[in-house]
Amino acid sequence: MRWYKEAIVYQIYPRSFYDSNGDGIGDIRGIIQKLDYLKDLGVNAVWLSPIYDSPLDDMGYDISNYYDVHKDYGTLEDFKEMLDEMHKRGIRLIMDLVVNHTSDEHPWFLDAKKSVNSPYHDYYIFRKGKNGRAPNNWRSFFGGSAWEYNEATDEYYLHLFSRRQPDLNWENPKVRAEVKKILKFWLDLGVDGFRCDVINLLSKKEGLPNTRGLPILGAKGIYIDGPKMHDYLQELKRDVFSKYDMFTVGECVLIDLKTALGYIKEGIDELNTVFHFEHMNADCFYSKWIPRKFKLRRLKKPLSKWQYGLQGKAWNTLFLENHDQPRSVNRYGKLENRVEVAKMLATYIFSQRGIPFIYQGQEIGMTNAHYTKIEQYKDVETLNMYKTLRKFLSEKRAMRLVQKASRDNSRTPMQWNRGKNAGFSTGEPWLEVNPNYLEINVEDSLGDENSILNYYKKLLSLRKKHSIFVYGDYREHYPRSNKLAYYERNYKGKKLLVICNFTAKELEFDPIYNLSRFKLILNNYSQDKKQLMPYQAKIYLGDF
Ligand code: TEU
Ligand code: CA
Repeated sequence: MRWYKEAIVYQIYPRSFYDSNGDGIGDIRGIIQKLDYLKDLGVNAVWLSPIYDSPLDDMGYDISNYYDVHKDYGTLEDFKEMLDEMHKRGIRLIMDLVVNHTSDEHPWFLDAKKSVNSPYHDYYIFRKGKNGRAPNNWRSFFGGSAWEYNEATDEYYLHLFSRRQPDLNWENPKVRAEVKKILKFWLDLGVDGFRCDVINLLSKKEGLPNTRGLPILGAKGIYIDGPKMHDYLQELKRDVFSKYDMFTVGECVLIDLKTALGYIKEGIDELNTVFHFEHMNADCFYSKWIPRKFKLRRLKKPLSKWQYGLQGKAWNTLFLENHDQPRSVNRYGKLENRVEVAKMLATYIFSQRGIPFIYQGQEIGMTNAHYTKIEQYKDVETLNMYKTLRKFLSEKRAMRLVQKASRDNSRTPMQWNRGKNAGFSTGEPWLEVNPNYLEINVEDSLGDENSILNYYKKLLSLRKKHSIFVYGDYREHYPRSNKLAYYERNYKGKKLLVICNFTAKELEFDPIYNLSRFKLILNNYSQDKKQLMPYQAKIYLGDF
């Protein structure tokens, strides 16, 4: 047994979690103060989004020093204390590892861009232009060309994200040696693992050929899951991963099941598991910026595919939210039914086979930001996309898309209580608090036995009590229904039934089994009728 299989992870977006010193920015000492809250919630691991030194162009996913903590968040001493306090509470710490790119203010890049003779020039991907234009047609994930002109060397450099995030050249063994050094530094401090940012973008196909077909989607095998991915991961495994009791989850953009198995299949173990995103398209076409109506089947189908596909072969991750995604209660249900929807979604996703990842605020049913002016948004992707959208959409329509898709939707400050700034900070928060904190906050939730928060606690304690939640097989019923999500789990003579009504109406269904032989162990309603109430979710456990 590897510990990560029984992990229940809580993702902290540090800037928005809790501010301990009134500067409006969440920090490490703030996290320390909230560890008892996390312990009480029932999680046993934290994934911490980047806290490294950074000019914050992409809120820390642009690192300028891998060996220090950004002063906004505290010091390395604070970090060590936090780690210690986590471990005392049985909480493991998973750091964010961002090594596809650095910040343009990283000393390597500052030197690299000066001259082709810089010892760091080959740490990055510089190329001559073609006929006064970029070297190829690659597109940035944040919109526009993935190349930026660098006057000093009369070259372009590659950036798959913002132009302030130059891509590292993994072909260069010195770059790989630097990454191993970074990993060892944090592991030797006692860190328990890494969430590896856009790890499947590391390898760029030799010759950097043009992509064909749709931008980005057409990059598979070129800069997505490129030819040397296995070499790089095998090397990291050989020199670092295998030497520690540690966990890795690779964030893999646009990954398919087969490719993922190539990284995570037991026996290969290049990574322990991956974040995959096919189920994030249930209400959009491949990108949040191209919305379509939510359909339950589009959520269930990919999730089931990965459940069946990894079963017995590799370990899965379970998530509906993170710092890049809008809030799930806004996406998959009616806001009027927010409380039932939030509980139902938790039941549906976190009772599957895999590691639950709860994103901060999800456990109290926080909602999208609903800012009305573009100036209120801070996220680089949002601002870039807005500019692009404005080229062909009216201000009103562009804003409507931003309100739906912006990453700031999930980055608003954590709502702790009814006090000033939702109890997040005594100073002016770096990003505006969602005004609905009077209604949605931790303190009120703790005191309300029917709150989403207390439901999460029940669900997580059940997950810990019954090993069927972790190890049981998955089997889906009614896969084609657009109203009902129903699956069972089986383990050592026990059967678990998870039944969710994804509609705002009562729903009749045939439970297949004689439910009187089962015990109802969780229900987001006090009623237990034959038909399901709007957004009702139930879990039954029985012996078989
Ligand atoms: O995200 C990778 C990624 O593909 C996202 O940028 C995605 O395209 C976008 O968020 C959709 O809105 C990771 C991090 O999670 C993200 O926060 C970073 O901005 C990005 O990498 C670059 O490091
Ligand atoms: Ca602070």
